[in-house]
Amino acid sequence: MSIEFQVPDMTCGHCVKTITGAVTHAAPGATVTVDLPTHRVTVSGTDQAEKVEAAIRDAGYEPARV
Ligand SMILES: [Cu+2]
Repeated sequence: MSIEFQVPDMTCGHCVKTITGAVTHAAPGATVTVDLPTHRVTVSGTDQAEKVEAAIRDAGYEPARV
């Protein structure tokens, strides 16, 4: 099972790195896949959707669950 977010303000490689780091910190063992052109973040290997969403928000982005 995976959790997907739309993160419109994720715009470059730095954002990807920041978000990936924040998510893996919040949910150790999770796998984060980012598609930058569509601003889509897919997280698998965890069921902690709220924690992951909060981590992305705390990193300074506006995630929307999809
Ligand atoms: Cu960026």
